[in-house]
Amino acid sequence: MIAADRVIISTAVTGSVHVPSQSDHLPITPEQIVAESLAAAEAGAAIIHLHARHEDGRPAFEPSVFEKIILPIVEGCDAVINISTGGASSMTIEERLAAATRFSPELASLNMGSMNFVFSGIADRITHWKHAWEKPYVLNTYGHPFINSFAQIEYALRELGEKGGTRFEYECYDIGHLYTLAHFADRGLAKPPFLIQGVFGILGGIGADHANLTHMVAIADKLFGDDYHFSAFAAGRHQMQFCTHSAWLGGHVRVGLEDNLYIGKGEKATSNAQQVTKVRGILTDLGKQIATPDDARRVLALKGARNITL
Ligand code: KMH
Ligand code: ZN
Repeated sequence: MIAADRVIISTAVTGSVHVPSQSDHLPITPEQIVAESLAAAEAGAAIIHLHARHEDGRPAFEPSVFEKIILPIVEGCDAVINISTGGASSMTIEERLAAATRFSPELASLNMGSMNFVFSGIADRITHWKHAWEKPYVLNTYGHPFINSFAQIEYALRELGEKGGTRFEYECYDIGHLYTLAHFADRGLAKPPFLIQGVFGILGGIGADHANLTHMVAIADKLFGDDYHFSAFAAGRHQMQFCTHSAWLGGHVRVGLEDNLYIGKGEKATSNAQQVTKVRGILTDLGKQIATPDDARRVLALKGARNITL
């Protein structure tokens, strides 16, 4: 691992897993996503990981919706824009890549394997649904895996990486996903330095056990040596512990309402910035410096904000 001089805080502000009925603080409209992103950047996030939603909260892939989000964020702060290519399991790969193709961002997420990605359990905890689409949407994940074939990964690497100079947040939900990344690195399609985002605690992926994080780093060290940066988070209540563990080992961190709707036990987070502030405090207590967006650009070898297509 390339040990972090300064820890990069990524914030995933809305995602496509949580639904509006779970929290009044989940940003939905472009205006809300922009405000949450700017506040997170102000609080110390160097990278903003973006999804979009329609007015009723349904995940959106349309570049026209992303336009209303990305243009004001770029105007309002210098954080690195990271466009998700995960989208939602119901979208085609072309739909999932549409926004990243349109904007050619500095970073895009890339999911490194097909897997069960189950969050149907949300339905057990909601008594009042705000929108009719939400319940079937979450229940659908029990029977429909999240597909990320080798052909799709190669397509994203070529369309976004080779053609546009976009680099990737390699989302690894299991140890096998590291070997998939190594395969694409061996073929020269994925280029170092890699940003490996270890994702723990998704039902269908590797669990939120700290031994798994240690093991993921050990295998990544074996496969990639000093060619990679590590970052991690856990979905749900283990979020901050996994950020702390990653930083302790020399890695970076990701927070945000995409990954966890809470700020503490039983207490909903009121904003993304609140989670950024919390992790920043933990990092500072550990004696860590916080990376600026330009620090992140330098260490991740990003092409620069001027080279995205606005
Ligand atoms: N939509 C989820 C199944 C990412 O942002 O790349 C996963 C996801 C991850 O969207
Ligand atoms: Zn995401």
